[in-house]
This record gives sequence, structure tokens and C-alpha cells, in this order.
Amino acid sequence: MIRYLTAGESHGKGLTVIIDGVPANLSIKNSDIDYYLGERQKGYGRGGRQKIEKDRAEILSGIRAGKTTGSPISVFIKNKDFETWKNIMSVEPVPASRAGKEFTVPRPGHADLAGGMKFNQKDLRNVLERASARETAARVVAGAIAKKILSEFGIEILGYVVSIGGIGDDECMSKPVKSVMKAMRLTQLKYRSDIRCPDSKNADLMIKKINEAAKEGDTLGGVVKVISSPLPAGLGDYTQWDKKLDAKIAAALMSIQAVKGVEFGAGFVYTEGHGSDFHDEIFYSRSKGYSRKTNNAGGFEGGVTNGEPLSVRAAVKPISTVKKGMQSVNIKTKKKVKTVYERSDICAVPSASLIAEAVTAVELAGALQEKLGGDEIAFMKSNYKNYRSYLKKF
Ligand code: EPS
Repeated sequence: MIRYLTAGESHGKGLTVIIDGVPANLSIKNSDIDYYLGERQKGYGRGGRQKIEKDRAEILSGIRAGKTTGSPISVFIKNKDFETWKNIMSVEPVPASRAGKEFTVPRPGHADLAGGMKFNQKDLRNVLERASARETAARVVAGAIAKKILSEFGIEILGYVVSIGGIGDDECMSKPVKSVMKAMRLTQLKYRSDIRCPDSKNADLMIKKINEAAKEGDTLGGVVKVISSPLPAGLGDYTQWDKKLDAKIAAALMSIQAVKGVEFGAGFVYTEGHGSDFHDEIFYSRSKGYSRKTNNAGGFEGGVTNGEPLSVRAAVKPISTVKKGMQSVNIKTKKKVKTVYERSDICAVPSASLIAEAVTAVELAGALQEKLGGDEIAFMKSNYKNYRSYLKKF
């Protein structure tokens, strides 16, 4: 089953990802990955770092003559900014005069203080370098490969922005993934900006809100959503807590830096009505098999896909590096101080929507492999054909 590990620091030499368990004979080009790396770097509200970097995947193993071999795929993404940080981030010790100042004022909201206490690191740079959301570039690589697997089965997936700083509504609530993709592209063209939002009524207000936050030296969060084309029923498992696919997706989304909440389908709104108001009633026709007219369950019942599209939302908190500063404590002197500002994004919600898409794709691809036998893509496809016809007759 596809799984991955990442390594690397924000200003170190670069990021590495090892993706294990990818089916053999899957066609993968560098451009399949680089496209998403480029998309992750976009997004209205990003900071100066993205002007420095041009993220590219250097594939080191696991792919030969454009096809996966079944061996682990390893990919390296170079940090161009390392040039300016090579003394501070040097692997070998450097003289104190070149080592840079210690980072001793933790930012509220970031991993700085909790991470420093956990690993006994008095220079909090050792925490923040790894905790930084730059790590998500490596996850986008795993997601790009997972999306290649999904595309072999005609499954499309999209992460998009629902709201930023409280502005926006889910106007695409129950639209099919293809039409949301189209609406998102049209909004991008209309406002000439990468906001990854299909809500054309509110996109300009979101951009204004980001501009205002920038002027005030502040940051913004928002809500992102991941949807897919209808998923085959029966992915995931209800028989053990750790086999539930919705739980795995929730964990993957919660693991994205800054995510503080996840809900499937109607989520918290479920709590406001009766069972009969919300549960998705079941219909059957010979041509379509089973279907629902609503998708309040977000595509899952009992942790198992029910044949409907995936629909999951995640809450992204505002970036923790706040230009105007926040109250903190210098961990060396224990004195009250304001946080120190180096550089940051104002809003990374558009990028977070793509990262949410990537981590969800990995979980879905893994569940498909589990169902279909995940060693080789042609075997998976022939098993899929049988499974589809079984489902129709069920
Ligand atoms: C990021 C690069 C970082 C931050 C951001 C993510 O660049 P730098 O620290 O050099 O400005 O912009 O990191 C965070 C949001 C964070 O909280 O650490 C990237 O490439 O995505």
C-alpha cells in the first residue's frame, strides 16, 4: 500500500520524500509532479520565499523509462534559499560568528515552544525549520503520484478554497467535481489571481481581505474542501477503528500544518436537526445501481465509501508568524517580549487546499490498492472491472 515519509528542513539543502508501495507499470513523468509543485507555490497571499524557490522534483529511484518498477520512489526537492542559509543550516559545525543568532522567542501558534520543550532544543530554529509548512512540498509529490493511480480508475479529486477570513460560502456544495474545477478556473481568470476558489461572487472580497490583513501586519486562515468523483462503494472498513477510511483521511488532513478541524459532508450541521432530515435516502435503478439524492454523509457510512463522491472540509488557522508581533517570552531570559518577525505568508489557504487534495489522494489510492491488490496497475484495473460489475448487480 502506498505510504510515504518526508525529511528536510525549510532552509536546509532540500526536502526528500520516499514513497513506498506504488504499483508497478504506472506511467509517471517529471511534469506530472512538477505541475503540482508549481501550483503549491502559487496562491494569493504568499510571502517572499516563493519568489526565491522554483520547486522541481528530482526523481532519484523507483521509476525507469517513465514507468514505476514497484520499488520505492525517492524524490529530492532542492531549496534554492539554502545558498543564503548555508552557514546557519550547515550540517558540519561552523564558527559562532557564522552560525547565526539563536531563535529564542517562540511564536504563539507555531510548534516553536512545544517542540523545543519536547526535544530539549534551546535554539528553537531546530524546531521551526522542520515544523515549517515548507515540508508540504514533499507531500505534494506523494499526492501527485497518488493522483496518477486514481486517474487510472477515472477518479478525479479536487481541493479548493471555501472561505478565507470568514468570507465565502460553499456555493458549489453538491456540484460534481468537474464543474467545480471549471468554476475554479473561471474565477482564477476573472480575478487574475490564484485563489483556488470557485466562488466567483466572493473571490474579490477574499483578495481584499488578504490585502487588508497584509496592511495590518496580520494573517488569515480559512476553510478548504476536498471533493472527488463518485468513489466505488466498499473502500475502507467498518470492522476496526484503524481501518476506517474516513478516519485515515481525517488524520491525514489534521496532519497538515495549521489544520485545526475536519468534517465530512454535513459534519457539525448534522447536530442541528433530526435523523430524518439528514440521512441520505437510498434508491436503486437497474442502469445505475444504488444511488442517493443527497450526500450529507460526505461519501462515507461506517468508515466505508458508499458510492457517492467524497466531500470533506478542513479548517486552516491563520499563519502563526504575525508581522505586527504577539506577546511571548524569551526562553533564555524569561522576559516578556514581542515575537520577532523574519518573513512570512499572509495567507496560505489556497496552497493548503492543494495540500489537502494531495494527502487525501494518498489515502484514497491506498484504499483502492487494498481493495484491488496493489502490486501492479494492469492487475488492479482488471480487478476493478470485475468489482464494478459485481457492485452493479449487488
Ligand atoms: C513555506 C516556506 C516558508 C514559509 C511557510 C511555508 O518560507 P520562509 O520561512 O523562508 O519564509 O513561507 O512556512 C510556514 C507557513 C510556517 O508556518 O512555517 C513553503 O514553501 O510553503
